[in-house]
Amino acid sequence: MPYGGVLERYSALLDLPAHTRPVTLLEGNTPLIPARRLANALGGDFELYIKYEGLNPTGSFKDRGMTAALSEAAGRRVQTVICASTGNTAASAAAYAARAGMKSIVLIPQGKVAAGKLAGAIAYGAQVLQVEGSFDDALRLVVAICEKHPIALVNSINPYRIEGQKTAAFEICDALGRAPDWLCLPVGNAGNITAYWAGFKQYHHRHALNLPRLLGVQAQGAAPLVLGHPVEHPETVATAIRIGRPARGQQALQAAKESGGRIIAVSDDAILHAQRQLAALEGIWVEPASAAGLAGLAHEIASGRLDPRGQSIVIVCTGHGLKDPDIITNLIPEPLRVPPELHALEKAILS
Ligand code: AN7
Repeated sequence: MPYGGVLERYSALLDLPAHTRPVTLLEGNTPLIPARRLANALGGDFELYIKYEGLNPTGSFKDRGMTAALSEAAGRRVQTVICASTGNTAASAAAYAARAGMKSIVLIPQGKVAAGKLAGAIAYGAQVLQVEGSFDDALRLVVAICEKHPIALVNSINPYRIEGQKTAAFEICDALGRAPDWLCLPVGNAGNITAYWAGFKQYHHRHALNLPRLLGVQAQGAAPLVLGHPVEHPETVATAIRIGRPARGQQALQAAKESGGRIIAVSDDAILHAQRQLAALEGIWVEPASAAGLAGLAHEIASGRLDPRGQSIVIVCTGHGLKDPDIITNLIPEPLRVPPELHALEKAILS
């Protein structure tokens, strides 16, 4: 049978209303890639996997939740959807809205959205507005407008987003035959960690599987869940998680605590180092926010707070490196120029 996307594959496990009408780009079914060289770099003696969510149709994990949110909206004949976004939600909402024949409006924080995300949202035909403020300002605005006008909100405060995103936890358990011992992932607006925990708990009850411990990772300049209070002016190179007032923050803290894990913060340097390690050691290029899970794991192992020996650990890489090419190209010098002659090539690569 052809693969039908996450709603079809896991229909029995998702709490969606009867009116739901599938809008899918055959998202999900992403690879769980063993990462031996990376595990060795972290000290070895454990099983490490990358759940590569950048391989979803619009290049991020958001597609899992978006197929659910748009399918529900399509079923009640919604004509316009809206979201606030640091970029990936915007691209995903725009793509699924296009597929459903709906109009999409996306609000992004001014000037801080990675090129590949903005380009995506425009390509898929969204009306893109830059809010002169942060993601948190944009989210406040979209919530307010949906209370006044018949526009459907597709941020992760929409419960169907969480239903769809649970499927990543199901896929990991189906691939491993159990849950991992640790799941490491970035935390921004905190929808994803909330969804993973709901998914793992569901499999725990249904199939008597173990539960993982969750390591949620924020960037130091945007770490409200670590500081214990909102951050008015979040700043980080990982623009996807440049969020100071996470909508599902309390649920994220609760999930981490229930799981026996925690939410920590790492520096931008650690995030960029992790991004380079993933690409150089495993051939997996992710956007900076997506490397936060690895940066967090490395931090916990190095500080002795997490002993990986004998454990099975999954790092969720939430978005593709192509989303944010500037991060790389801005940091490297322009490639060396060579004349189109063999001796020049030999000189460049052999000397
Ligand atoms: C690559 O697109 O919030 O904790 O508006 O793009 O569920 O918010 C993106 C978030 C991690 C954090 N990795 O997930 C948006 C947005 C990537 C992301 C997160 C985001 P949540």
